[in-house]
Amino acid sequence: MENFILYNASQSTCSQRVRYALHAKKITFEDKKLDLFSGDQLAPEYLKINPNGVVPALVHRGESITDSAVILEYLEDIFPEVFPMRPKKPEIVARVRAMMRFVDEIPGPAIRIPSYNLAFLPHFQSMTEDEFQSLCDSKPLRREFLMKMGRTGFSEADMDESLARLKRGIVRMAEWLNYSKGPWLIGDQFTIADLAIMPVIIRMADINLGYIWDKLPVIEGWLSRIQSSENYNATFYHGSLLTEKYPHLANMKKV
Ligand SMILES: N[C@@H](CCC(=O)N[C@@H](CS)C(=O)NCC(=O)O)C(=O)O
Repeated sequence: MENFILYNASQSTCSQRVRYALHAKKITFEDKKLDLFSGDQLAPEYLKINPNGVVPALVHRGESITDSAVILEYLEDIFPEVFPMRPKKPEIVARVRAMMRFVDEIPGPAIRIPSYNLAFLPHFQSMTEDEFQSLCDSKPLRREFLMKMGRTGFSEADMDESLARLKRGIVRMAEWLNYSKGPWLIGDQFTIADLAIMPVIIRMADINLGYIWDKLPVIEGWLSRIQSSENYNATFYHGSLLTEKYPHLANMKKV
């Protein structure tokens, strides 16, 4: 088996997509965990692997492949026969890719706002203003995002906007499932589009936003299929959910 190195983080939604795909394709990989709150992703040696200073990054044949959606496509390019997750017909591939772009445009970015406000914010609150500013300045991709959050968190208006975007994402996903008749987004085949949305739905369920699909049983059905699928437990091992790392969120869930 060839050598694959995956730089990732347990709770990183983008990393979860790629972990699932690697397990599905039975690819053994060296699992390099980065501690995103200690700044491992901003270390000079990692920036050579991913100049965006984010996870995941997959190193294979001496090349560094970055961006989770790109990595999913790459794995289909190199291992199309094992657990194929990209259809063959160009018009269906186009549909899958359009779904993935939509996810990365609307619900994907939106889930970060409640995730940061509910779970990650305390990591930044003990910093001085100067320390926080220099952390923001060191982030190639997320400088403005972090500055907007500040050390008091995203505003109520930002949270409302993000929930509205998540709702739009859920409604669109329900339309896809109703159109295809399931069980997966385009029908019988599980694809990289299902993988693209998977961590958003898992995160929403984890932080108690599942009420958003209360009236959309197709989403709940899709979620339970993913959760009972073969590669779920290897991907979401203990510590991958926010409630497993941040007990206060688990307590909130019980209320
Ligand atoms: N578009 C990129 C986004 C990657 C990304 O935002 N990764 C997050 C974790 S899900 C990260 O590494 N954050 C670290 C930071 O903001 O410093 C992808 O899909 O790979």
